Amino acid sequence: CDSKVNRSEGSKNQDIIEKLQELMELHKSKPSKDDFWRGFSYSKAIGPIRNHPRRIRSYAEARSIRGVGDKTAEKIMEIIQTGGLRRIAFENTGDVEAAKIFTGIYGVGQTIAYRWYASGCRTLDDVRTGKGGVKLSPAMEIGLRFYDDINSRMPRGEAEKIFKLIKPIALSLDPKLFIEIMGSFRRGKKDCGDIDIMITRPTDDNKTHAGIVPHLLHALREAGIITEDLALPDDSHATEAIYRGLCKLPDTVDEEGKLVRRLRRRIDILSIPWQNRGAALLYYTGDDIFNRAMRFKANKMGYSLNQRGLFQGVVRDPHDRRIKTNAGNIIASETEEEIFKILGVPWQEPHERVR
Ligand code: DCP
Ligand code: MG
Ligand code: MN
Repeated sequence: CDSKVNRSEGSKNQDIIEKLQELMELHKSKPSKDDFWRGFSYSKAIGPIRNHPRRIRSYAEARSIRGVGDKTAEKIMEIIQTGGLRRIAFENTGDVEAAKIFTGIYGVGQTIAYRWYASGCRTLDDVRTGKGGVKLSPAMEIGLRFYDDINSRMPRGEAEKIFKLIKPIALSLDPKLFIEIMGSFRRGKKDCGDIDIMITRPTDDNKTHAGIVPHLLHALREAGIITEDLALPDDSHATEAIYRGLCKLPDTVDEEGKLVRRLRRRIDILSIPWQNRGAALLYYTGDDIFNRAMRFKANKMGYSLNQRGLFQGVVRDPHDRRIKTNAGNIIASETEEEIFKILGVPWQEPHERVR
């Protein structure tokens, strides 16, 4: 992320990149440490291969690229000579296929998915009937019931319609609320996996939005917009709270009087303190790869960036980087612009922050 984050297509070795990426994803989706490191080594090689200015012609040329070792160079030659990579089929084993299906259930990650496979589950029906004694949390039950809905992306227009119903309901509870749609929608994508909504409120009258989320959720359930809860905030009266659920447009009737049922859509409502709105907007607008580049840039400059702000003087435990032994001082958080500025990154509109 020296200047803009550039991930444009059109490398001379695009077919090689795609095959290696496919293999990388397979390794990454497996639970073993070996697979993790294999996936990691491909991820290190793919960037430099993409930046290689010529079509790779020989083993030696492949080997000369940063991050490409003997094993990867051999695979590159196989792709060049045969157009395929046998290792992909070899790694694409039954457990990977099943895990891919199971992780489509809300709340199910790789660990649970592989555990279910080990318990004998192969299909969603196996999971539904509790084969091998597998148990589902209430959120997983919902995830399974609306599996197809949740795993299809909604057209941008539908996200917009739902937001246009939600916004006036929120403002009717408190006209000073600040409510904004983030995520892929704000990046201008044509379709969205979910709706990411930010809620905050200026504090100039010494009031906050604390406690508004339960009222908003109640009103949205009454309006038939929110239909199921997946994860409620730990403390709904805090100014910082995350809600995850399902929503839909109200059902309608078509010209022939037939009922048009709407699909369930994923919705995240993130309530954050007014002070942190810029950092939260930046983080939840994404995309995740852009965020990673921004965090990397911040770390290189000795800062630390998260959804709350840009911090200076954060000290981490060298044995466990997740633990902060000094929380540091917040130096920017109210606007996206000031964070870009301090990091020396030229301003990028949300639609430019794309994968
Ligand atoms: N985010 C992140 N890292 C994660 C998860 C999320 O940086 N592990 C940030 C970047 C995402 C944003 O939060 O853009 C919203 O998360 P979503 O999962 O809703 O992703 P998008 O809105 O970008 O895409 P989609 O259309 O699939 O919802
Ligand atoms: Mg989203
Ligand atoms: Mn989301």
